[in-house]
Amino acid sequence: MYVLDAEFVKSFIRMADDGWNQGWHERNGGNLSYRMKVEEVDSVKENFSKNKWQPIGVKVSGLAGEFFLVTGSGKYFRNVAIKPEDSICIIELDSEGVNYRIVWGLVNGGRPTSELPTHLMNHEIKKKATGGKHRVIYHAHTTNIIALTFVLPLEDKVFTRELWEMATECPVVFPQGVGVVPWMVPGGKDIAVATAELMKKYDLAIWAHHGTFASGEDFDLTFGLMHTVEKSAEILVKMLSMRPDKLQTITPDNFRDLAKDFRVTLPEEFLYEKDIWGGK
Ligand code: 2HA
Ligand code: ZN
Repeated sequence: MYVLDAEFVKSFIRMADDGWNQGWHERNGGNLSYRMKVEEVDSVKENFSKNKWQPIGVKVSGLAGEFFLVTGSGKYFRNVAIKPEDSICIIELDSEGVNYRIVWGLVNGGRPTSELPTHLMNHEIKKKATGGKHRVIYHAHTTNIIALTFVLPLEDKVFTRELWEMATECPVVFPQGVGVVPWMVPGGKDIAVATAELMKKYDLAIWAHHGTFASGEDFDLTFGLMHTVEKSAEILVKMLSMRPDKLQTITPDNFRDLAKDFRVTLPEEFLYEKDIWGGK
């Protein structure tokens, strides 16, 4: 089957286009990767050619021999649906998980996303933590979350609690919470290690003054997760624009009631009594 006819490729392209339409991918901002299933590799491998091995920059032995569909470095999400062969590629990892090679795509040259170390380290953590269920890692320049990283303390417990409070569905959609990485230089090993550490605990990691990483089982769930947390941030930005405090909110006991009825576990570390905003 030709690569662009495969269902997982169509879903990948649609997700990239959805992200573009949300306004999260100015210029070449953001990146997306998908860990392919064995049968998906088999269905398109007749299109593969073997290019030179290149170093990943980190070691991901838990992903040795796997194939990934990824956006290209410097490529625009805007163009993924318009010229996919130029914008995305499939890469193969070697038997040690230290090198990759492009086997399809990026027909006009180029490399996989500049954030490949973070994507692959997140995939490795999530593959292990979910027994192979998680396959999608998504990085977007989520406007409202970025705005909040200038005014909220850069602490997991503050972001988690404030984002949970802004929409009742949030604690159900991301019950483990949200991690926050302080400002770091993007693209390298250090930020990859810091992000992967948070991904052991969360499905969402915020990069201060930069954007958000989300992990999920499939394209719908991962896009939906990013959409939900960014919408919650938008409500918080709107609320803070109206007045600096809340008249009322969802309380720790409300969250405990919600957790019972919706059968989710909400860690008590996020249900603390507040010393800001008059306790709200
Ligand atoms: O330009 O988003 O973090 C791609 C990025 C880098
Ligand atoms: Zn970015």
